[in-house]
Amino acid sequence: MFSTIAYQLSTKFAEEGKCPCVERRVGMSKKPAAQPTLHKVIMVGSGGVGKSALTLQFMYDEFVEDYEPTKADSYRKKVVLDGEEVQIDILDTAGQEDYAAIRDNYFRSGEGFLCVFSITEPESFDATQEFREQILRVKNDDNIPFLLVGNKSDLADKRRVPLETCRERAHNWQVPYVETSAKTRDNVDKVFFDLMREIRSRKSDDSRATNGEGGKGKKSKKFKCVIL
Ligand SMILES: Nc1nc2c(ncn2[C@@H]2O[C@H](COP(=O)(O)OP(=O)(O)O)[C@@H](O)[C@H]2O)c(=O)[nH]1
Ligand SMILES: [Mg+2]
Repeated sequence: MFSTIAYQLSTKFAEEGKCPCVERRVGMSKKPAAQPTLHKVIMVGSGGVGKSALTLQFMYDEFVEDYEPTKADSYRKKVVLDGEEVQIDILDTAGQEDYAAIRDNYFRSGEGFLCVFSITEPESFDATQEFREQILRVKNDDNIPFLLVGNKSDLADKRRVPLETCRERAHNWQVPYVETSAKTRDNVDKVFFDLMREIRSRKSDDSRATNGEGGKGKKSKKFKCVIL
């Protein structure tokens, strides 16, 4: 709960530029440097699939085998995305999502989702269906940046979810499917960077739509209702 509040506060502060330390820095310089664009990513999936291991591998280049399973946390890192410095904010969820109100708050704050399962555990693959539905319901947006991620690809001999089944689900959802290994680091950067690219392209579509320049905009159910 504390980390939820801390996350919400830190995000709110960062968005509004109201963090006391930011204010002090701004106060000293007449022309504050522009903050890099922030992309907000949420890790979702059943317990034990490797959400924390993927997050920590991406953040710190190490494989953490025994991260506290009930601990949700948020991380922020500056990265260079196709030549542009941006910040990625990762919320690593951990079971508190069973409480609908907490889960909905988490999901609402996300701009893109890595929906993770383990290729060794069919139940975790089945669970992705429910995560997808919950995200679409909360975001009210069928076109939300989203990747289906089959983790633990290093355990090929223990594979229990056929590759074709994974690809088929991603195809039905019209999202990319990528297999990762938090252990060997295979495709770890790829999933975070691909998702940031989707978020970035989505933001530029939205701003073009707002400026009346067309663009894809939201495939949202919201736009199906026209009030005259
Ligand atoms: N072999 C292998 N083990 C992994 C991988 N990712 C996570 N694990 C292990 O799976 C267990 C659960 O990982 P964790 O990141 O805590 O899962 P979470 O509950 O989804 O955050 C831990 O013992 C990890 O060491 C992976 O890619 N390969
Ligand atoms: Mg975890």
